[in-house]
Amino acid sequence: MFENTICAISTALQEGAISIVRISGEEAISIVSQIFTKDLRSVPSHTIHYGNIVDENGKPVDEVLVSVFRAPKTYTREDVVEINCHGGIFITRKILSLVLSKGASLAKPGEFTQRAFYHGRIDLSQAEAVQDMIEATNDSAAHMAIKGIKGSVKKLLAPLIEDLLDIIAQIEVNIDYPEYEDIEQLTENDLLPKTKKWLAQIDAILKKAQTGQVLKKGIDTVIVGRPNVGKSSLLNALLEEDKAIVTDIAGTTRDIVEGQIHIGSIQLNLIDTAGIRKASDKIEQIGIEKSQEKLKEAALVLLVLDGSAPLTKEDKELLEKTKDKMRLVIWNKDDLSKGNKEGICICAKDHQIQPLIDALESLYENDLLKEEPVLSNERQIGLLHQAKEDMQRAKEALEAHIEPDLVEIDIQQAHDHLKEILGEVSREDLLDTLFSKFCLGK
Ligand SMILES: Nc1nc2c(ncn2[C@@H]2O[C@H](COP(=O)(O)OP(=O)(O)OP(=O)(O)O)[C@@H](O)[C@H]2O)c(=O)[nH]1
Ligand SMILES: [Mg+2]
Repeated sequence: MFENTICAISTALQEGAISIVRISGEEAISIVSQIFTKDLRSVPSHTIHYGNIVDENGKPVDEVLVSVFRAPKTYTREDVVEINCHGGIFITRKILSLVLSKGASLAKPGEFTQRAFYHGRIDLSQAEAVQDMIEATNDSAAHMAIKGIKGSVKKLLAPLIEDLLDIIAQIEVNIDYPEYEDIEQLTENDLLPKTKKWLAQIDAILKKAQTGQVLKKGIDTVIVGRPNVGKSSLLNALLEEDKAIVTDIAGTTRDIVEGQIHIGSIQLNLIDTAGIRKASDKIEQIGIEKSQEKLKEAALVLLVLDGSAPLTKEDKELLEKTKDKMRLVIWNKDDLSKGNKEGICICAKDHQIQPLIDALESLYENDLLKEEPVLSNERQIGLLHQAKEDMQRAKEALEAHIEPDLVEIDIQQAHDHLKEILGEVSREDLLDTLFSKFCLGK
């Protein structure tokens, strides 16, 4: 399918112990043989060879290990050679240029994975999962990615696609052979229940996908409270570093301070904000407006109250304001607290925050996602939404007693949208853009 042999540096271009130059294509083995001290053309597949890369004059450039993988059991399904060289930038580039000088062309970002896709080794959702894996910043994201690489999306969608094909076939038979007596006349009574069941399944998948997205990117978590309750102290305790300024002056934090933590497999994107009260000056006012904005956007609110003092008007307003959000109410300054408070009591100043960590852990115990496959990115979720809309139209048409053969086009479209998730119905330009977002050398 692809005539040229491609090559790229597959490791990060920085100093390190090892770098890998990867070559894929029909000429891969013969090209490397020309710059290596050993002829690789007849070596068996999946073997590693020690030797030197040599330059035009036969002078050794680097001492390397060369892995040879013969098609089709390779990443791209083509012959693949990987040169493990010393991880200097200069030396790696030198080896790459030698490979290029023997006739290979430089791979575009994602081109190796693109070839794997075109050669049918993986579907598009699996290719995307490869990039998701590279970009993963937490356990949940990595977990979803590895499942995606193994083909979980296809498994998830296969029964849904099958159901649509079933419905389409039923309609087609009715259109093509209306005279056959043993084929009953198809009505909305046959199709509506199937359509509804299908829609319910899609809804369940979409819901899980949304949770998946949140877990993948981390949960935007805002720390709010009136001034001086210890929000910045809490941020610092959670981050285990002195990131935000802490003083006993009310109104210390004026800008947004951010940090990330991982609790189990969950990533929280923490945002410390200015204490909410009637502002004393213009700068504070702007800070408070930002706090309000972040509060609106946040997926999780950590509302901090001063456990050593009675609730103020501001506290009560914040309790009211956040009551419909996913939130945890936290009593800080437990060391100064007299009464036995119910709930999450911490002492942020001394980093005594275990009760809060426990509460966060139980809030996001998401074993469900661990066991079940989910769609892993926006493109896939977008297409799933489109398929849902197509079927919604089909359902409404059937309810309006429109002839099944006129509804077929919507069902066909839903089918195509699902297939597009797997890259089985795709425009070339779309695929090119998609793969261009990949890392170089992958
Ligand atoms: N005793 C005690 N003092 C605390 C605790 N947590 C914070 N403080 C003190 O409370 C004061 C305010 O803490 P900050 O973390 O700056 O409070 P804040 O909510 O960020 O305040 P603003 O940024 O002004 O809104 C500081 O003097 C902290 O040392 C605690 O658990 N116990
Ligand atoms: Mg603060």
